Amino acid sequence: LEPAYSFMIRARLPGGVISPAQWLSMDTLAQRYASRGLRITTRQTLQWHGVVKRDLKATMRGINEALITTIAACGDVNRQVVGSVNPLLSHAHQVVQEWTNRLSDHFIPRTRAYHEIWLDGEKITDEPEEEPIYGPAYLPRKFKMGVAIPPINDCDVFAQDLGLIAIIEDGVLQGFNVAIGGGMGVTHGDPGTYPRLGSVIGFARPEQLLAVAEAIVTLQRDHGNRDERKHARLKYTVDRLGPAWFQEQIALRSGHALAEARPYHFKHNGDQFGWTQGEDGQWHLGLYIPAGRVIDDAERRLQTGLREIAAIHKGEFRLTCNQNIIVAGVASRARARIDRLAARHGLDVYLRSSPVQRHHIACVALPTCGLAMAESERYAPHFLAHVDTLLAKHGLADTPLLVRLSGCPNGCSRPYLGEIALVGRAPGRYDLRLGADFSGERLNRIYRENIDEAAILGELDGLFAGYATDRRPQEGFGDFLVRTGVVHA
Ligand code: SRM
Ligand code: SF4
Repeated sequence: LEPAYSFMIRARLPGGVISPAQWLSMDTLAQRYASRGLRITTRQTLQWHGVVKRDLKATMRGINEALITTIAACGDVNRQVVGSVNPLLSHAHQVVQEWTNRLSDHFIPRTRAYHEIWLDGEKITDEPEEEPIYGPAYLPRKFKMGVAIPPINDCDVFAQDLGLIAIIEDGVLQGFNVAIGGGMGVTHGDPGTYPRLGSVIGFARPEQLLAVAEAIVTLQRDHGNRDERKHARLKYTVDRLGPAWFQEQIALRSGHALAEARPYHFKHNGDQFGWTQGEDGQWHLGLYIPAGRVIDDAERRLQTGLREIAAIHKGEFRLTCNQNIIVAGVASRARARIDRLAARHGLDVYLRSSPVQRHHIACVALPTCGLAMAESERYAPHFLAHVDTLLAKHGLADTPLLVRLSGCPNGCSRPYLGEIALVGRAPGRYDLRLGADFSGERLNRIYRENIDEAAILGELDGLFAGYATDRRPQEGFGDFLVRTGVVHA
């Protein structure tokens, strides 16, 4: 008899697009095999927690039968490609989604081992397999790509190893600004690790994109640090060799010299909630899913509600990098029915939650994450309630404010981009980081290290008092802290 080892499974869903039929299949698997419902991740895909070892194969087969894969959702390869989901720009979203899919497909490992192990695929040959992009040793570390459509930076494009900013003029995609070397992961006590925003190094036309991306991935494959895993991400290679070196080498490997980057502007990196109408006349309902956890509990029946919506919905679902979901492509006449289902099951929680709640992100952390040092997802509701109370005390209720919590410095909630961020140190203790903007373009800084809840709330109380009296019209909290020198940009 062996212990009931349990595992987490993660799907690969480029751009976070999933059909209602696929949703129903994923939900059935969650009911049958997972212990904590479905989890929408910060890379706009789904995870199942607590799948016991003997059910792994059945779960993987079920996922694949719904034409979704889990290949390369983890590992030292190009992971899930994320994309902007701005529902207002229906056409641009479609075009950019096509590129997101192409990027995702282009970098899927060619290995048949996945199919042999999980899907009982037959071994076709004993010849060694060829990985044209990854080679025999794959990449030094994971690699992440994301595509944003300005003015919304909902995928945090500057946190990606390769961030692409779609440049759209008069509704036509001109190409992409290319940003390299973004990444969040840090190790406490190792100053050689740091969060970094991607550097914009130029512009590529659509037909150049795959060659340029392949050049960047293979440059990292050949020049990334393979001695020290903590220093193996592209961001360290970019800082070691320099953006100019990358520009030169990309031109040599791809045959395309990058053009000068085009102007762009990001307004914010949050999601939109409630109904919005796209340019094609279709409606889209943005729903807030606290920490992305789709589950039925004493307060809400989110899993049942989304199941019932999926059963009648004719469009698609889009998962967001802020752990939320959009019921996309709804005809006017179908809105009322979806509203009724959302209200019946508590999916309309966005109507009753504060901006601080709606925009927060919390990583999974305890109890399933083996690397967690402190609580995150389970602690978030409690912490956010305190923040809301403090804001109300200073007459700041309903102020939009970006809070991010991570149970350790790996930064799965991209906490270094939070106006307020908690990064776990030990049970009940966090680094308090402050001063990012609300558009994903400025990192925050450590304000106080390794403090407990009482100390965190004490600090915020004082800072909110100053913000209430001295802020400029429309000035965000992070911007205020930087302008007044509380933290340096
Ligand atoms: Fe992450 C490792 C969860 C997005 C940086 N991450 C992990 C593991 C697998 C822990 C482990 O290795 O044993 C966590 C599983 C916890 C669990 O119980 O589910 C985990 N990461 C997550 C998710 C589920 C967080 C969430 O609450 O949604 C996100 C799943 C993404 C996906 O669908 O693919 C998730 N992880 C991120 C992000 C954000 C992003 O990609 O936009 C980051 C920061 C960006 C970056 O990569 O720089 C991130 N995760 C890490 C790191 C640090 C990497 C580094 O460069 O140092 C680790 C640790 C590692 O790789 O060794 C890690
Ligand atoms: Fe786990 Fe740390 Fe990632 Fe949170 S940030 S999910 S604690 S690895």
